[in-house]
Amino acid sequence: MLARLSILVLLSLRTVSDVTTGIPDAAPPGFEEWESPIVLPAPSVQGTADWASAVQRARAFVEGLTLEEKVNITTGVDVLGRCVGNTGTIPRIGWKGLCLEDSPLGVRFADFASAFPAGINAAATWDVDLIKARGTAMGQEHRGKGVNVALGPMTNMGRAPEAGRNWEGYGGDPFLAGAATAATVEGYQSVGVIATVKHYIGNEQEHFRGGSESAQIYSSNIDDKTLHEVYLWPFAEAVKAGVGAVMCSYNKINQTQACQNSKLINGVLKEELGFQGFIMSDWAATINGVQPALAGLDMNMPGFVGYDIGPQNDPDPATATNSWWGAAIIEMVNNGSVPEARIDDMVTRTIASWYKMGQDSDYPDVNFSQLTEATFLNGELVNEHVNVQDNHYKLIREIGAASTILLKNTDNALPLKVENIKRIGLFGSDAGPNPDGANGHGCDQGTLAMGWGSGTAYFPYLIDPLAAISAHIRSINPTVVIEGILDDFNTVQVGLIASLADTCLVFVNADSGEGYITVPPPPFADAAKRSSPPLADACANTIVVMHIVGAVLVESWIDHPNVTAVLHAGLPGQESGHALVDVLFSDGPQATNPSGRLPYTIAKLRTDYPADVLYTSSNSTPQITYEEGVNIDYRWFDAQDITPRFEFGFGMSYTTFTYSGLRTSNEGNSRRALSSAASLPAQPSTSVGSSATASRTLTTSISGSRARSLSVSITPSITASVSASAFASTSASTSPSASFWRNTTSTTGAPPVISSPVGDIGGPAALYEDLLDVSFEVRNTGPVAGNEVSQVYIGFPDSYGEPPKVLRGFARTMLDPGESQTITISLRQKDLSVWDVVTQQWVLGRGTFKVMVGSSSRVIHLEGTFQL
Ligand SMILES: *[C@@H]1O[C@H](CO)[C@@H](O)[C@H](O)[C@H]1NC(C)=O
Ligand SMILES: *[C@@H]1O[C@H](CO)[C@@H](O)[C@H](O)[C@H]1NC(C)=O
Ligand SMILES: *[C@@H]1O[C@H](CO)[C@@H](O)[C@H](O)[C@H]1NC(C)=O
Ligand SMILES: *[C@@H]1O[C@H](CO)[C@@H](O)[C@H](O)[C@H]1NC(C)=O
Ligand SMILES: *[C@@H]1O[C@H](CO)[C@@H](O)[C@H](O)[C@H]1NC(C)=O
Ligand SMILES: CC(=O)N[C@H]1CO[C@H](CO)[C@@H](O)[C@@H]1O
Repeated sequence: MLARLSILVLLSLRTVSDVTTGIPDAAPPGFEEWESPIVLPAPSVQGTADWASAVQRARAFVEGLTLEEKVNITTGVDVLGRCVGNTGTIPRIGWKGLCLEDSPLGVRFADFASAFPAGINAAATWDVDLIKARGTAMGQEHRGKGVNVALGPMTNMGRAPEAGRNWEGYGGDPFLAGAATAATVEGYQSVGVIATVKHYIGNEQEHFRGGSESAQIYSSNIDDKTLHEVYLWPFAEAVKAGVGAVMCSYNKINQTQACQNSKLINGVLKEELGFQGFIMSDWAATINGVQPALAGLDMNMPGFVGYDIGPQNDPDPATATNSWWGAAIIEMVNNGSVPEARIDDMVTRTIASWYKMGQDSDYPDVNFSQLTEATFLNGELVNEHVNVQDNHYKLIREIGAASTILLKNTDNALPLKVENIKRIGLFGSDAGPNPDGANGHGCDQGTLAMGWGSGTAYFPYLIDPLAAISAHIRSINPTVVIEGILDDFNTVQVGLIASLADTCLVFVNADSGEGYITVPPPPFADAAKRSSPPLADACANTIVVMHIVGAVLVESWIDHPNVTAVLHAGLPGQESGHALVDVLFSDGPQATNPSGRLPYTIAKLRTDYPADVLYTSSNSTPQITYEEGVNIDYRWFDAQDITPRFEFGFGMSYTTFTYSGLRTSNEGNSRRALSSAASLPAQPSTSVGSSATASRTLTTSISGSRARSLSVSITPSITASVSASAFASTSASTSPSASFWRNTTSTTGAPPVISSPVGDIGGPAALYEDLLDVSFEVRNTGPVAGNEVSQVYIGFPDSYGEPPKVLRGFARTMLDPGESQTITISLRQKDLSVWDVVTQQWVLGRGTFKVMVGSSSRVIHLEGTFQL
């Protein structure tokens, strides 16, 4: 979304998904022929690292199953089950099946559960401890409801600011998104819930996103370097963090459907990243049976062929015929198109995740139903109303306040002091409750605290700003005049009250969500724009609060002298009003000095961004080519020298900080070769493609006060092998063509591509080892305590074609007035490496690097260089 917010109109601005502008649909010259190579066979799970015991136990589990029983674990039962996704069960051994449930901000469709701040707000805290605490709390709630697999976190990159689901994820930088994703996965899984990182991959807009029922499914055309350095990065961090599940997306990549893209599933996820868990389809994202199975898909959700196609509710996967899998898998095995070993591997991976999270002992059964909040359904007890909220409201409030970003604050207009307020006006429907209740439908009514679609949860309650602010003011001075005008179109009353109040709080919002719901533009928006009196012209102290899903254009009012402060509150979840009070007044027991930072860039013009949503296309596969490469968000603004309105990483405080004493050091960090091929378990090989070993010695000298040097040797090793799995004797001999994978009927043509060996989890372990420390001092030089979010950006040597700066570390640090602290941020090998498209591995950069330490991507306080 990228709507123009206007306080002249005072309306809660809705994002409309059918705005037409944007980019041409044809692939630019040179890009038409992009397609995904075919990588076969699907690598079998190896039991790498700490997965060994879980995989071993899963193998034993699978060994005793019939094919029908195995199929039951691979295919969803129906969409009318207790959870949004339900595998079959195995009654013979008392295995109860898996419950898969949305969403990335809570337990969807469940009562007595919390509505957490959205992912984008979690990212805006820039605090991995808070992000992990959020993941843990959400995990506890899923577990308490009996959910085995939580369908989050979402970590697509927000390439186009208008894209409907950006708010579910962590913003426009892969490093920030990667850190947030890993912390969230760790949180969920620390309490035994399997996390699902999604949507793999290039699911960067909802328009034309596809699914089995769609006529048009776009192709995200992404080059190899960009894939690795931007879009794959957070998925790799999730795999490294031990994520149990991945969800492939609706769209195509390089013309091939994500859930049957063998390059991305077999080649990248399972081999290169050494993923040990299972990958499921997004709901009805499979458009074939055989291809996804061979390409490495492990679970087909929710099981049926497509929404509104055939029976939607088949209770037994192994006999289900309205499925690309189910009974069809048995046929595929029988007619030799899919080896049974592939089915075994699907199930082994799934059961390994289940064992790894300890779900085999003492795990609650499902005790709610996505279908109803009532207790009984068709006479059956389905909802035990288990209250899983615990005291999570406290964390929700803390994250809500910690994610609030102060964008403007003229002459310390904020924090507000109740003793200075005689008459306050609150304006806009976004200040108040939804007239249909917190969970009332109808588009964007009342204060906005989450977007729409599958990334949502029920609000147990929603604290609106008008209620919270009124209560707060009255607790200090019950005689303040407080008037809230929630009617966005009563411009006469707004004008009157605005001219009388000494303090005006204007609430605006912008909503967006998943593409299965399309929202028409509000009918009166334009008329209102023309006739409304300009509020800021009437009130000399106008403070704007924005509840928004992503970047909005603010140019028409941001510099108005009467707009004295602007707070970006994002989507704060159920404690919205309380969190806002903590920042606005900063005076109660929960007083918060704002430290939220933008996880994306707010531009001056829509056209300043490198990408927009593709809205119109007559092509059956609309082409979306990532021509900007690695330069998304602030990287683009830096590379093109475009001045944004508010840059990535920006956010103000009620206090001030100074920076000094930049040092870089690599003391004490041992180095390991970037390749871990030597430690791989032996694979049965029928042929060996190539094997290359090289080493070089690098010298690092650090500029600054403590110069050091070290020698490293890097031993990249490429060993290609073809495994002698059953696949070789079946489909390999028929060499499926590229068009087969694009879902056409041809079955002759291109040979399978030889794949590289399975590596450590997340790629070579050495990539994640620390290489270099960056330290500096931060001092609080202002009047009040506060958190500073320090950001470390790296500039690669020019020859690498990297963006002018890339975020590679950050820290949120609480400092009392006058206090200073030394902050040390470790950079890992991966953080200083680039993806080499020729050797297909990460290569440590070489030459003179810049290190920039700042409080935003454009406010750099310290700068230095080091050599690698
Ligand atoms: C997509 O095509 C580009 C250009 O050939 C290539 O660099 C990239 O690796 C391909 N990606 C996938 C997943 O097929
Ligand atoms: C498969 O799962 C369904 C649904 O739970 C169950 O009714 C059926 O008995 C299972 N089939 C086998 C072979 O276990
Ligand atoms: C094998 O069975 C599957 C599932 O019914 C079907 O899609 C596929 O076309 C069949 N292949 C052959 C070679 O008969
Ligand atoms: C600011 O508000 C005051 C009313 O308090 C008004 O007189 C003045 O014209 C406003 N300034 C602008 C630029 O609209
Ligand atoms: C994919 O191929 C199957 C037949 O193999 C066909 O029924 C289905 O409609 C195709 N899907 C798309 C999106 O082309
Ligand atoms: C049917 C079932 O397993 N219900 C459980 C729901 O969750 C609560 C708390 O986790 C358990 O006490 C119930 O037994």
